[in-house]
Amino acid sequence: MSQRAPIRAAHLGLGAFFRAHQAWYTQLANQRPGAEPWGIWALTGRSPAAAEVLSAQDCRYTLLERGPDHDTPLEITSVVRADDGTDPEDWRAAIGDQNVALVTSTITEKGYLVDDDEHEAVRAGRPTSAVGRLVDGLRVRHRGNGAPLAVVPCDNLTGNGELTRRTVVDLADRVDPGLAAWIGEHVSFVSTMVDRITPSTTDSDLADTAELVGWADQAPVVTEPFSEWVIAGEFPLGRPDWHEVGATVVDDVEPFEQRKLWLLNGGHSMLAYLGLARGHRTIAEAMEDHVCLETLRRVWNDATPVLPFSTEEVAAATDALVDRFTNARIQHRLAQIAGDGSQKLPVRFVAVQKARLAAGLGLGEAFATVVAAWITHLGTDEVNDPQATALQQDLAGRSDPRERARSALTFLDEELAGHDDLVADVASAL
Ligand code: CS2
Repeated sequence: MSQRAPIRAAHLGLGAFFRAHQAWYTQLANQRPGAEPWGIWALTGRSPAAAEVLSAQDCRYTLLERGPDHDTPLEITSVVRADDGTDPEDWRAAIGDQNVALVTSTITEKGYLVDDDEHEAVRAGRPTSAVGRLVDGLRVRHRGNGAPLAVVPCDNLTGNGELTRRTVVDLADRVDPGLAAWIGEHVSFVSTMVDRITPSTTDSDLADTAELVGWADQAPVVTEPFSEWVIAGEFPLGRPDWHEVGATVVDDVEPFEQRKLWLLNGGHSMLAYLGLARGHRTIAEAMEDHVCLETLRRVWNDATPVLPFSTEEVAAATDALVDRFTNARIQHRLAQIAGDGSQKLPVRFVAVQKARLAAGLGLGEAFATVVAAWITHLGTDEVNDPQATALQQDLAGRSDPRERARSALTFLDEELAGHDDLVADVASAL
């Protein structure tokens, strides 16, 4: 085994997106002449499989950048250790290690939901959630070396640093107020906007990679050439030189998050629900359907006046998105994006409607279509959502489209459900 970078970062949620994004930025920063390399200790979420596959090949894997006409492979070696994230020994050792200066995470939107009795599980040393594991690991760090730490959430949520801080401190406070106080003083929660379209890897990706790189990589990741990372917050023990390799460091990440969530992710969710209802399979396929395309334009028009960017800047962003979404060599499955709508729609759409109402603009034109397409999706057997049972039970008792519309809207936001014209529009779209 050749010399690898020392472990200085940990990651919770070893998946394709982490390997295409944070591990890639760290790889590029490590490759700079004279750089002090950072090695990442990555832990999986629910299943150990990704760690086993990666460990079996010395934690090396190929990142395949898939452009509109060719693939460019890059070997990634910044991940130096991969383990089963459900094993307390591993997360305690990783988060408790004083050489670990930062913990990034990709736990998805639903990862921030914490059960009411999670504090008891953490006290008993058996957390069931990613946030619980983080709190448990911080407890070890607090009792051990007490070194400061930066926690860097990389999920598509508004104010992800602040949200993580609140969720972690609230839970820690119920476990041990002394721990919560220590976290408040020594742990920095960094907010980030992360962007890179990365579908789950398929068997044909494995075959393509093997042919390109000449070895049977079992853990390649296929991603688009585009990538963006906007970061705001403190790193008390330093970080890789991500800003030298394309990441942007700002004071306030919110405008960038809004731009990304409302244009890219909002566009994605709409294309997923409407596209599936219209018989499509991937984003690129849905982009060939003029009904989907027109609705996408309406989603973007609805967001434009409430985004803190000029109309020209928004137009440049949406032009770039059209190119990214129509890259047909990226097979981004609508069914994958349609998952967890209960967690995604509030930040991708409700926030836009609220901003419009606050600005005296009235509700956007596309919102009713999106909600109706989501309700339709909830009636299929392809649903994958932490709130699926509650939502489906509520809808099952109602056959009147208006009642169905009001029920789904109430779930999303009580105030919006009070708009009778919106309820009528959703019902008629249904
Ligand atoms: C997608 C995102 O699955 C989804 O909900 O909208 O994963 C999207 O591909 C990424 O945020 C792109 O950066």
